[in-house]
Amino acid sequence: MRKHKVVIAGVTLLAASLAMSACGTRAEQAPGGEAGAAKVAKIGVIAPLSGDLSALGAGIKNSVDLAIKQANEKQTIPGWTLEIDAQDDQATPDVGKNAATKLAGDDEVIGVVGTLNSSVSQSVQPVLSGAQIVQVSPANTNPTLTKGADLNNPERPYPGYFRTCTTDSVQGPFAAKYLLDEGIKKVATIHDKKAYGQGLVAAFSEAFKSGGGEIVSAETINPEDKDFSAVVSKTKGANPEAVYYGGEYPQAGPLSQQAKSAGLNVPLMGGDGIFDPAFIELGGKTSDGDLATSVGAPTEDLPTAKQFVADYEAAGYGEPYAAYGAYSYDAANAIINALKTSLASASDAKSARQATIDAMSKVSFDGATGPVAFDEFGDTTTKTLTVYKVEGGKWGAVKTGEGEA
Ligand code: ABU
Repeated sequence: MRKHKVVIAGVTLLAASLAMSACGTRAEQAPGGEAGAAKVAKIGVIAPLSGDLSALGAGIKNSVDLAIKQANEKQTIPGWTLEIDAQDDQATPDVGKNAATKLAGDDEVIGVVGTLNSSVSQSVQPVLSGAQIVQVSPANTNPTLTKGADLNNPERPYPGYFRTCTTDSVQGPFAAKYLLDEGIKKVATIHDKKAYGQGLVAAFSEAFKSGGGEIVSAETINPEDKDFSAVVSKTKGANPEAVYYGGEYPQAGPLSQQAKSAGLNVPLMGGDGIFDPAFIELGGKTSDGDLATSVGAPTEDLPTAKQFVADYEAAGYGEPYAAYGAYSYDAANAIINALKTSLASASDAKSARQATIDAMSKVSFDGATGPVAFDEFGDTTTKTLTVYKVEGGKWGAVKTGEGEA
């Protein structure tokens, strides 16, 4: 009889523990040493964690991880433990959509940082939006994600989508002005037909022509191409003073290398998608003189980013924070700031999803990249950009300034 009672008590305890776990609490010591059950809210990450763009994806994931660990240590959301759930989108829209569906099906997920690629966000946005999950991208620069397809009549397609980086409506004209100021009047364009590359070249071309420049040829490549000899030959025939490329470094590096070896000895300029040391590794020695714009001021030089840089190094991540680390850290902290309001009296993460979206519009704080706040479209209110040049096998900043939409 006594043995029977012990078995019943054990089963009851197990059932209670499973029930607590299922409704989003962990019966464990809360961060900061306070004993008790902390409720759990997860911040997902959707980024390329494998493949050609994983150098950028790892920086995004690690920077979100850092923000979450710091929030838990400081008990920023009393009674709650934050967890990260990082999903690999392989820089591919379909894989990103599956990642978003997986995160949306987890009742503990309350927000997502990502994606890197604008084309992947086009697939992710409807899924997260349908589940009322706030999404903050540190890297998507295609303007249609916040303003819809008709940029002359902007309409916000997804009220739960925000971004901490500026857009190509600002980045393209910033690059055009730089080249025009350098006396370059004839540019050939090439893009990879993806949402980001195509949109960036369109924004650049319009501003370059308005400023008195001439687009002497306009070519495209396929993202899976390795041999660019045909497009290089056509571009060389147009006799440009520079090539403006819309796309990412896995293609831009070899394109630069093949252009120079075919005698097209003019600078290749691109956007934030080519701003990574991997571009120089792929482009080789002849990439010296090539140019890129990227979002914000150089992280290493920013007084506001000093603490982030020190904390990231101290955390011992295996990969650099890369181009979007500080923006990812600010994106995660924007969600955490919104959670201070939305989780204050919430019983579980899922029921606080819409309140988190509502709170995000009012978020305003000093982040690693500077002031973090969003306009009525979900775009960052900050439009700082930097032009970088490859010199001696390294990217160096040559001009930082405020762009104009
Ligand atoms: N912003 C550059 C790379 C990511 C993207 O927008 O597709």
